[in-house]
Amino acid sequence: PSALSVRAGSYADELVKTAKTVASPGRGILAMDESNATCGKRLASIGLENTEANRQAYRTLLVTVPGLGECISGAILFEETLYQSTTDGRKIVDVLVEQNIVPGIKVDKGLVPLAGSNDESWCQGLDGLASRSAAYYQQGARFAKWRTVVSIPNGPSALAVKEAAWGLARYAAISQDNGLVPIVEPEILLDGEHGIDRNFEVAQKVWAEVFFYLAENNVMFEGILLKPSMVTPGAECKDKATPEQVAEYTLKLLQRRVPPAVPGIMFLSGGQSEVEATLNLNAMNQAPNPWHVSFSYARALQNTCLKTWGGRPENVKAAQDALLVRAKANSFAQLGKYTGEGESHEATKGIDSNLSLAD
Ligand code: 5MM
Repeated sequence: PSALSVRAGSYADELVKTAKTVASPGRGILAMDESNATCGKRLASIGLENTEANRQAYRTLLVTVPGLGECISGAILFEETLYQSTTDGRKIVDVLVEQNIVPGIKVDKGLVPLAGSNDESWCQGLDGLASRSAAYYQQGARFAKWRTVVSIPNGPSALAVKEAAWGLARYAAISQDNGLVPIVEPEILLDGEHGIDRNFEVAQKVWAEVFFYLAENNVMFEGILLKPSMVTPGAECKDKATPEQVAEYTLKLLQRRVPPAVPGIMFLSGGQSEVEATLNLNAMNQAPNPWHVSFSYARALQNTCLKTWGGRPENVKAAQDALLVRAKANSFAQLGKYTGEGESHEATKGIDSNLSLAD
């Protein structure tokens, strides 16, 4: 092998191609990989029971939005959805591929308390990951997602940061060995009264460790995608930041910590309102970046869509239109061309705190 090739085995070329497809101009990721516990919270907010049939109806609505693939390059699925069909019997994976959307899979097994830490957590899922990943590839998944979290009010302790970074790096190496592009997601939670500078300091530490261990595990940077939190003040901080400030801090962080070999940075929305997440992304794309800077939103794409649907078949079309409005707005923001014109009042409202993730 030439000095330019890093491990990643026989899948190297495919990984690079998949990552580039997901990080293609004007497109981003629809995160629809809510675990059953989180999906239950979403369904409860519109008065629905957390049954497999209701989850299937909602996921069918999402993946069958006409023209979704023009703005969405990848969709992250929960395991149930990867093996599920739409309500009219088509495999969800096939529907996505027809829409020109790459299917992805959440492979982590969720957060549990980290013994020996300051009430912090770590992310499970490495046991058996290689064989699960191979099966997910067979089922049509081409990228993977692993979300671990770091809490600023609880420290973060050096132990929690090291564990988060090491787990992400082991997961990334195993994913690449099995043909899946790993999305590396150390979410720095929005909770807390801290200012933007404190978030910046913690994020620099976290990303330094993440890249140290990614390199140590021989992960091929050209075949990964990142899913970072934007650098913002804590949710309970009295000082708010403008999109320009968020962009300045976040881009500074990325420039200092992320090699240009990484093809795409796909931000999470973390509880920001739909419009806020779009404005912040747009501000980051006002000048060329070394990487494709885009979105991998769950709540900031789905919030109005879910409320509009309300579990009623007669609202499916309106709910699909609502998802497309957000997908298009973020597509413009990826190109730095979002104006914010015509946004509904609903989209500017914050995400209900009872719609946080289940963990
Ligand atoms: C959709 O939520 C994802 C899965 O979370 P749980 O395992 O807790 O159910 C989550 O990883 C999500 O993809 C990211 O947090 C991004 O979502 P937001 O809402 O922050 O954009």
